[in-house]
Amino acid sequence: MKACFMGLGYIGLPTAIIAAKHGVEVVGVDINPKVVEMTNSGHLHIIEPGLEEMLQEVVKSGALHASTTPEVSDAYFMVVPTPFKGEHKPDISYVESATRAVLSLLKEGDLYVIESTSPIGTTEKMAEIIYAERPELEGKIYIAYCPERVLPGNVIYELVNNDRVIGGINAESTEKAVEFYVQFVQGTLHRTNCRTAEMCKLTENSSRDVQIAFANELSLICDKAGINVWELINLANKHPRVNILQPGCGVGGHCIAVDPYFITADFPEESKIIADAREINNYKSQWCAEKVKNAMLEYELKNHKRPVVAMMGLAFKPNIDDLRESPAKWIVTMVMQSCNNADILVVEPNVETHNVYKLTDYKEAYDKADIVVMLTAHDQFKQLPYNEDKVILDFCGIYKK
Ligand code: SAJ
Repeated sequence: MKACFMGLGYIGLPTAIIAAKHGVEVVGVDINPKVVEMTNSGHLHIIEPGLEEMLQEVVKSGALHASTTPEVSDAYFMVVPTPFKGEHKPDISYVESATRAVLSLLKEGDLYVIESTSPIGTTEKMAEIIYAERPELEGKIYIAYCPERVLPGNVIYELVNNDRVIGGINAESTEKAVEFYVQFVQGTLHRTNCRTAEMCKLTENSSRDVQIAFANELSLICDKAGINVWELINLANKHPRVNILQPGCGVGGHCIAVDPYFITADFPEESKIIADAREINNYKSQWCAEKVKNAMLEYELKNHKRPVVAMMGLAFKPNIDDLRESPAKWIVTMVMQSCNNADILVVEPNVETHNVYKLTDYKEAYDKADIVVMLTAHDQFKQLPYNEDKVILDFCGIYKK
């Protein structure tokens, strides 16, 4: 069987590689010629441990090749971004253009699957577009939705081992999609309809966002009440039915901080907790930036000199080098803008150089700083001793009890 993956990003590329490794002939399609060129020469354009070796293997064996145009296949996978536009409305235009790009290639018996995170009804909408252009295919092709669930950094393991939810526009489509995924997924494949599968993806990430918002709300309360939030959560979690997540400097990445809006945009009246969670998690970043600015003013008033400030971490979560949609990066920018870029040392040990920030070694920055701001809980930072002579703003629990 031949499969065509539309989109060679953080999910499309690893999935295409894994499918190729399990005996599927794969063409990976991307509009970016550089991505296509790199893929064909066996080089990963994303960072994912262990994946480059696998890419080289499938390119060498001929199981996978990349192209800027789709090719006639038996199955087509839409794995393109679904960002949001103004007022947090989902933008499914990439899914639509990827779908339109394969329209003329579809033939009887083919499978068409959307993996991109999508608002409820997207799969049915794409089915309508396909049938409007190719009415002879109505009821003769299989259309399904199957969201990805992998955690960047652990993709090879999770792509194979995680359970997946598969929902077709009808039972036959679900079965046909299951037949494809069973080739490389060892986790259980759960069958449902496409609307439930779409909502399931949004629910998973909204659930995490709401739980993080609860932890962030606690951190604001505890700050006012003079309670160590890390100790509090640790103690509360000793209850057998309580499992609170960790507060931080906000929620970043391209999934958890985005997907809940796909629910709130369509169901504004009903999605109260989901909307509040988004507000709380966004507010937490503002609150952190204000805390830093206040600490700097206080230091200056008390010591009659400007402090040296170390901003520790730019990545959106611990132990990765991914800075996209990072609350830590946003806070650093806010603080720098309000302080004329003076005396601020920016630290990100997982990145060599940055085109905007001059990066400082984490130990050097910690030693030089009067104020240390812990933004991302990288393992390296946990090795730094707590120095009582410094003002330490620990937003991510480096020194938690
Ligand atoms: N965070 C906290 N406190 C916590 C946990 C996370 O503040 O206790 C923050 C992180 O620092 C980060 C953000 O939340 O800024 C998101 O990180 P994450 O590790 O929760 O999630 P992602 O965005 O890396 O991946 C998520 C995963 N979804 C769930 O765990 C429900 C992953 O399985 C999905 O595949 C991925 O979104 C996606 O692509 O949708």
